[in-house]
Amino acid sequence: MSVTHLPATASANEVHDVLQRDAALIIDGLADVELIDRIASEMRPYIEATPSGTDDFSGRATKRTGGLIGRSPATHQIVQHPMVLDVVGKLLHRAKNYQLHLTQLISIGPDSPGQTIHRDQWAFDFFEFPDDYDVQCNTIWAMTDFTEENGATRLMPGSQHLPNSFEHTIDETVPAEMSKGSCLLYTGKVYHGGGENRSDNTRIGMNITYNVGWLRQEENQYLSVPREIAEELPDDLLRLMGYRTGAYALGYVDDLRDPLDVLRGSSGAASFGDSAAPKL
Ligand SMILES: O=C(O)CCC(=O)C(=O)O
Ligand SMILES: [Fe+2]
Repeated sequence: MSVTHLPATASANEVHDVLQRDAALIIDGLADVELIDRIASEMRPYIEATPSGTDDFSGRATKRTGGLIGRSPATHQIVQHPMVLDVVGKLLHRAKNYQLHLTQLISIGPDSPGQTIHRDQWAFDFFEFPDDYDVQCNTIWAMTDFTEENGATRLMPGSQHLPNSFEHTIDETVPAEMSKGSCLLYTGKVYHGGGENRSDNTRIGMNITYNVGWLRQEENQYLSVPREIAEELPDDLLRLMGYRTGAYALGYVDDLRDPLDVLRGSSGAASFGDSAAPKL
């Protein structure tokens, strides 16, 4: 068992095919190393100011630094990578739309033990979603090389159909080894966890995840990104962040106003969501 690698030239269809089969794959060199370095430099002061986790799951030698949209303009093209969004749309096609779920740099420090093997969709109160209904699509972009030694994410490719269990161990997993700028794509159903860092360096991954528009977002974008910054962002990014209705009636403001109209201070026509009225 190993994680499949595709080149950066792979089409969204090719990536989606592997994602459906294995629930995880790596796309080599999808981001320029210069862009990754720009993000690292924009985020450095925030990483330095981030406290380590306070429990075993978030990692006591691991820092989780969020709010990337507001803090690092260079992340916007990663968050809106056209091929990745195409794949996200294909995986989450059962829902009317999808949105940004969270943006987070995960810095696993030296001597950090491996994380418990888990499914990310357990964040939704362990609800048992249907086997053929994906609610979440995730990326981890390598900001440093990912090696088995420095804590590369551990995965069980093809584990999406297994029953829920807290008993899976590291021995059942393989490391997502990849070079800086590469992107690990994985679904909310695949078993995985951050690896143990036995090296002297910090492993940094940029976790950008997306979920269906009818579920709550893990990172609250409305408060993580200050309003004065949000007002300067383009419409398509704001919609992805959640400034839209999530299905027919989810997320409107007061008298059925569209959240984007409210942010812009414009008086768009008030109505239920941007999708057709449900058929009764
Ligand atoms: O940092 C990683 O490699 C994975 C982290 C993870 O799976 C999580 O925090 O849910
Ligand atoms: Fe996870």
